[in-house]
Amino acid sequence: MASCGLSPTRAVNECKLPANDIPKIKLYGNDHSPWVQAIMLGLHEKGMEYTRSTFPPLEVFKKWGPMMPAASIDDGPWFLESKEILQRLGYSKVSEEDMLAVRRSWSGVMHRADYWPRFFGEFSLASDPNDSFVPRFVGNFLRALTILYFFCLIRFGVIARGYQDPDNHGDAFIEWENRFSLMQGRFLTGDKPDSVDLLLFGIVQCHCSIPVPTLFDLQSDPRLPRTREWIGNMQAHFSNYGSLYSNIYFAPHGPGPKPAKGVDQFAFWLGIIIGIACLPVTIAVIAFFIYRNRNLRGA
Ligand SMILES: N[C@@H](CCC(=O)N[C@@H](CS)C(=O)NCC(=O)O)C(=O)O
Repeated sequence: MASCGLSPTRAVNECKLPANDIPKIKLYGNDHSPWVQAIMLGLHEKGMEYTRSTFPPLEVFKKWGPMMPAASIDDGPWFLESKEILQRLGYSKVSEEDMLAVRRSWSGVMHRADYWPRFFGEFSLASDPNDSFVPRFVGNFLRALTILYFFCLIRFGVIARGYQDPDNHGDAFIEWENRFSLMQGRFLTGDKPDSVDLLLFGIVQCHCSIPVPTLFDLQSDPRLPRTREWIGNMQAHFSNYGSLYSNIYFAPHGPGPKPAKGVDQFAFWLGIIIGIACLPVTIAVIAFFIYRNRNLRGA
């Protein structure tokens, strides 16, 4: 295997590896998830080919239910954790402090489920990306069940634990604003985005994929000009990446992600209806994984 210093994974565009050394990367996850977004952005940045499914492969489902993102490299075992996946793709190690600061900026995420028609409606538009009709139809049908899971997780798992809003969600970005004002280049680590840029920008995409109050604070808080400038830098840098929900809300504006075709939305809603029709089973499976995944949350 050719070595490019990015072991154990090889970054194809930077290392000019022979074609047969191109890693086979499989990703499970939905592009509304900040952590999945970070991986997708990271793969895009390095020009790495990958396949993505929006319903967990059996191995993932048995171990972690709908928990995302999960990745498999060269048909190796699936593994979790965005920061580990990014590191395997050749990005810098993320410190615990940075990870906690990124997680703090997820403030307000539970408002995604405030209006259930909007929650499910926005997810219906985020199609499974498979090019072939039948697997995509099945993927959209099955992923509806994971979205029911996330709805219950937010409504009953997180809010039930006594979540309280801060006065201003912009507060969570003040620490980033300070870092942006000290930055030497356009990104946190210079002229190219690295892990922390990708993870934080993933959070911004999540806030924009179903608008939550944090988004309005990010747009308007007078204390956050450098944050908006950094978002603009990231958008310009990723201008040909297809899953930028923030394009709608921040300059330089651009098109948002392409919405699912009608038939793909139909498959999704069919999955929701069947999931609700089988409510006792659906609730039992959801409750099982909400409980079983409790130690993975916030890792
Ligand atoms: N520490 C994980 C967090 C991943 C995470 O929280 N994923 C959410 C979706 S955005 C999830 O799958 N939650 C399912 C659960 O908590 O059971 C990472 O960085 O990858």
